[in-house]
Formats: sequence, structure tokens, C-alpha cells
Amino acid sequence: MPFFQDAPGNPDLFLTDPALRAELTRRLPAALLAIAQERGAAIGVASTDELPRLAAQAEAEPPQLVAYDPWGRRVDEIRTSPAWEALRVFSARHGLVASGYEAGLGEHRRVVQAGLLYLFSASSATYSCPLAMTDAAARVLLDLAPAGLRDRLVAGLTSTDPGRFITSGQWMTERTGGSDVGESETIARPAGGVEGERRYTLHGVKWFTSATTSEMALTLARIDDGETAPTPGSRGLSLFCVEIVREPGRGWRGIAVNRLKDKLGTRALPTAELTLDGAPATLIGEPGRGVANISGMLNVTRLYNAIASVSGMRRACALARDYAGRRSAFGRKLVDLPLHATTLADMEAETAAALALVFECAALLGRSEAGTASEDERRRLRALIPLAKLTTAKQAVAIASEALECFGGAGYVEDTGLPRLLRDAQVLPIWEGTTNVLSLDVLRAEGREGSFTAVLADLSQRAERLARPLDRGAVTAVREAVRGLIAAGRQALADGGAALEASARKLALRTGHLAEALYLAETAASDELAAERFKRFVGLRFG
Ligand code: MFK
Repeated sequence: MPFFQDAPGNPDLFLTDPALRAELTRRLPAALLAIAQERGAAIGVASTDELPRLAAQAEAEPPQLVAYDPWGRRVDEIRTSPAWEALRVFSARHGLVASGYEAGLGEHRRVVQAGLLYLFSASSATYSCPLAMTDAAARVLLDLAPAGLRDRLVAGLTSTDPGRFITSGQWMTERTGGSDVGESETIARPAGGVEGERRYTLHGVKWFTSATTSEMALTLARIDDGETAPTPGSRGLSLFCVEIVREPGRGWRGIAVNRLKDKLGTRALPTAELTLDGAPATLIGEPGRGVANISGMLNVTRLYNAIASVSGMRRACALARDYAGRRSAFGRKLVDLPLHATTLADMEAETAAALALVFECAALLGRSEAGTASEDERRRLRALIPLAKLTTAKQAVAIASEALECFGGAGYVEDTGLPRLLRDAQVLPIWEGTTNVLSLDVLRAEGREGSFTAVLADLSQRAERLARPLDRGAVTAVREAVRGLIAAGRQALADGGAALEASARKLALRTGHLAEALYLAETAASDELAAERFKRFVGLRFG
């Protein structure tokens, strides 16, 4: 018989994940733990076949733009795969957005939700992106929208009924840039008002709009009332909600779809370039407070990004480990080769550490939204979210790359489906704020409310509390690393100016890794495997 290699299988991502179970167990009261486990188990079953099958189909049938009908009318129809629609239905049924708003979960709602999203994201062909923006839109509408607008949309955004569930886009990036949104050129012209809602029409080009098949979007524009010149810079930007009207055979009201983006990865996800010329929109919050008003949205989407990163890491590790039990080389299974086994264990330790940081952010966000967070927790959350996003995104790319290497040449061949792990990971450091932009955001949060120093103080206290059964050498290394980080942070803050900015990224990544180690250490206090991973992670990062 000629030799043929077995493909890697898709393990049940819930059943085979002790790190997830340990995080949920330590963070949830018994009744909610049972709920999280039951819901997680259902997604775990789907992760063995249903989700990977839908994701592969959606990837194989990427969105197509049909700009004109056969008779020349502009229709701008974006056609997506039936599998993409099935992922929408799955998301609604499993309450992936809704659980973040479920009153019965109290302050733990974001922890339960993070567990579900972590199981779903990496097997979803990036359906996690529309979910992120949908959740973020619900947050902003609940916090800031006029009652009529809020009541029209939030129930759909947070519904578990596939027939009612709608999604939202987020149109922030223009040709002038995606980071420096203060340069945005889109103009909003007053168009009257109804029942407490101030209506406008929008005019401009939105250069990157993901989940463009959504029913609504949040976006920024500069009000031009025709009398006073629009205010330049970010202080002139206001936040708007566009309820998209698609008229059969007549295109979208006030919006033209210029083209779909040809992206390196996330190929099932429709991302388009739009020209707005009279798009109807409703003002949210005060005029000129657009960037500040959209910040609640950024918190949510950046947490989703971090969850997607760690979800991708976990799936990459699971595939690589499964394969290591099927593939032999040099007379042994890969899993029995000491160096390969060490590589897998290192990847898993990195993933467990990232997961611990993500769950800390989810716990704090849940408490903050439920109104039970202390002032110190709220201040730390402001810095921890960008830190988690930037740190885990870099790890996600590195682990995806490592996982491909675990498959040798097969990892580089498209029809194995494996290169997608890396292509899809590469977007994670880019969108929702790049590593540098978020490192500077941490400094801004420090300048405004001392968020960075609050994180450092907290890490320092946690480091001093570390005790058995943790490895003594690892504990010493972490304590030294915290002291070094605090000294470096103090020096950079004292230097200020360009020197501080130039050091922002290094400080942010070191803080992110240390936070991961310390939150993992807390899980390790009652979990043997976590203790072993803590030691390994500290050896990798601070050894
Ligand atoms: C898998 C899931 C992934 C989800 C995928 C979604 C796909 C979407 C595709 C995209 O990538 S959309 C584009 C994403 N773009 C960004 O994330 C923007 C990146 N740039 C920044 O974040 C800049 O830091 C920022 C635009 C905010 C800088 O603008 P400014 O005007 O220089 O901000 P400034 O002056 O620092 O802040 C203005 C106000 O907002 C301040 O409030 P006050 O006026 O009351 O002082 C800030 O405190 C507040 N603010 C800014 N960022 C904040 C914030 N508040 C809380 N949290 C934040 N993060």
C-alpha cells in the first residue's frame, strides 16, 4: 500500500480545552458556570464539523458585487454564500451577541459571552467581525441614542431569533486614513428631525466598511449646516447611525458600493468601499463628540478582537496537536519527538496566558457595564483593553505561523485549509487600531486618568501575592520583570515627549505579557496544568 498522510481532525474545542474550563470555573458562580458549560458544549460539538464546514464553504464562495442588473440599472447587490447566512443564524441561536446583554447573567455576562465567542470565532470564517460591530452598536445605542432609534434597533441587534437578528457595520476609515480619523472628510447636512431624532444626509467616501451586508452602520461625519464652516479635526466629528435602505431593483438609498476589497484573508467577510451621497442618518449624542461617543464601541470591538486572536491561537494549537498524533517522522509520532512536543507545549502555554488576560478584560467590562466595577477597576480596564488587543494580536500571528510550520509543506498549501489560519490572523493587529496606535492610546489613557500606572500598581500587588504551588524560579522572574517594567515606565513617563512616544510599544507589549503571566498565575493557584503553563510561559517571555 502506498503511504497517504491522514489530515488533521477538528477536535471538540470545548471538551479538549482544560484552560477554558479552568478560567470559567474560577470566574463564575456555580449556577452561571453550569449555563456557560452547557452553551459552550453545544458550540464545542459544532466545532467538530458544522462550523468548519460552513467556514470552508463561505471561504470558497466569497462575496460578489453585482453592480448593475441585466438592463443597466444600478442595484449594488452584495451576494454572499448561503454558508455565511447559516453562520448568522447560528450566531443568533447561540446568543453570541445576546448573552452580552442577558440580565440574568448579571456582572458575569461578558465572561459567559467571551467563552462562547472564543469557541466560535476561529471556526467562523470571521463571522466574529459582524458580531463585534453588532455588539458594539448595541452598546452605543443603549448608552447614547435617542429613545426612538434605540427602540427600533437594539432588540434586533441583541436578538436570539434568527428572524429578528440584525447586524451592524462600523464605517470609520476614509481615504485619509483609518488611524487618524480626525482627518475624515464626510459631511453631514441637516435634513430635519422627527420625535427627538435629528436627521442628516451624509456625503463622502468610506474606504473600508466591513460586514457591508448589515442592516445598519455607525459612522462619523462633520456637520455642515451651510452657515458656519465645519469644524476641522476630530473635535468636529459627530456620530451617526445609518439605517440602510436597500430598494429592490434600485440600489441603496443614498449609497453606492464602489467595489469589494480584495483582502489577504477574511475572504468570506464582505468589505466594501462606499460613496455616500445623501445617505439618511440620525445623530447620536452631542455634535462634535463623535470620537468620544464612539469609544464605547471601540472597547467592545477591541475585546472581540482579542477574543478572536486567542480563539485563532487555540484552534491552531488544536489542529497542530491532533496532527502530531497522526504524523510520524524519524520512526516516531511527532507528538513523541521531544522538540516537537516542547514546541506544542510552548504554543499552548502562550495561548493559555493570552486567554487569562482576555477573561480578565471580559470580567472587568461586565462589571463596568453592570455598574459594579470599582473606580480602580474601571480605570484599569481603559488601559487593559488596548493592551489585550495589541498583545494577543501579535501572538495570534506568531502562533498561526508556528502552527503552519508544524505541518511542514502541507501548512503552506492552500487546499489543506491551513494557510487560512495565518491569512486570517494577520488582520488582527491591523484593524481596530494598530499596535502602535493602541500603544499610544495607552499613554493617552495614562495622561487622562492614570490608567497605565493603575495597571502597573495592580500587577505589582499581584506579583507580591504569588505563592505555592507556583514554581519559585518563575515567581522570582515575574517579580523582577514587574520591577523592571515599573522602573522603565517611570523613566519613560518622566522623559515625556518624543522619547515617551518612541518607547510606547515596547512598554505596552511588556505590560501585556506580564499581565498575561499574572492572570494565568491566579488560575494556576487551583489548576495543575495552568501552573505548568505559567512556568513555561514565564520561561519563554521572562526567562
Ligand atoms: C474579530 C473582531 C474584530 C472586529 C472587526 C471590526 C472591523 C472594523 C474595521 C476597522 O478597522 S474600523 C477602523 C478602526 N479604527 C480605529 O480603531 C481607530 C484607531 N485610532 C484611534 O483609536 C485613535 O486613538 C483615535 C481615533 C481615537 C484618536 O482620535 P483623537 O481625536 O486624536 O482622540 P483623542 O483626542 O485622544 O480622544 C477624543 C476623545 O475620545 C477623548 O475624550 P474627551 O474629549 O472627553 O477627553 C478621549 O478620552 C476619548 N477616547 C478616545 N479613545 C478612547 C476614548 N475613550 C475611551 N476609550 C478609548 N479607546
